[in-house]
Amino acid sequence: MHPTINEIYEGIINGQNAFVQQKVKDALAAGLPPADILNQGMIAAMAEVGKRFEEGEYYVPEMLIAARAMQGGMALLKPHLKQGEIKSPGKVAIGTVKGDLHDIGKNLVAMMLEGAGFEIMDLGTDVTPQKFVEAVRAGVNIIAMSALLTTTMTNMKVTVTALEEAGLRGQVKIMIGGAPVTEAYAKQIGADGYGVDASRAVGVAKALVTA
Ligand code: B1M
Repeated sequence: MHPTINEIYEGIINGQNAFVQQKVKDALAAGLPPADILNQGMIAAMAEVGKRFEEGEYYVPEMLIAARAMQGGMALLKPHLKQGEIKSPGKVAIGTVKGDLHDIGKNLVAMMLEGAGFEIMDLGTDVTPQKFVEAVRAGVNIIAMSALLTTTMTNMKVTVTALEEAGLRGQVKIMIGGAPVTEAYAKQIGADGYGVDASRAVGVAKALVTA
């Protein structure tokens, strides 16, 4: 790996946003291929961050600052990536369900998915079933719903039903997560996948797009 790309890789793992941005600028100025900066420097670093989180070496704050460093570098890199250079595994519309304003976990999942190369349509919080339906009409491959309240997780089922009623259920995979949500609940409401945390949500999304 080129030393500057290695510095980007290490900088993301260590959550050094300003350092990563400077190194992305240096790498671009040195004429390094943007796709290498992305794949070897950024996506590989986020995969390592996910691994450390799963192994209990990293916690939510470390994962958050790493994801922010990745996003800081990504903002500089994006204009230099040619169409087709990012081999996106798929498009994900993510949101916290209707009535629910918690977004820290949802944002973390979005960042980790972006770090894995997915295109993200962030619908925000308090997202109505209709907004998810519109996102599927706009062409996303995955609907990713987060809920933190026992009173709002039921809106995941309402959204699944809305997609069925719109005749779109067969066109999209649905994954859910959030503190009160379980694998059993995902099965019960007819979702395709459940992510216990932001790192494992990446594996779930990858499995869904290849299924
Ligand atoms: Co709220 N809140 N809150 N809150 N809040 C909880 C969730 C609560 C458990 C606190 C408690 O009572 N112990 C409780 C829910 C009880 C229940 O339903 N059983 C609660 C309550 C009651 C409320 C209010 C109703 C309080 C009130 O006003 N009376 C109110 C509701 C507002 C609303 O949404 N309509 C409310 C408000 C708030 C704040 C605005 C103050 C703030 C949110 C700020 C924000 O998000 N911007 C807040 C906070 C911060 C919390 C706690 C303390 C922390 C939540 C959090 O961010 N965790 C929370 C207590 C707790 O969880 N210990 C609590 C960190 C985050 C990284 O974890 O979101 O679980 P989490 O995400 C994880 C996984 O769940 C998973 O990955 C993430 C990272 O690994 N994940 C997914 C999440 N979404 C996923 C989606 C996936 C896959 C994985 O695929 C799609």
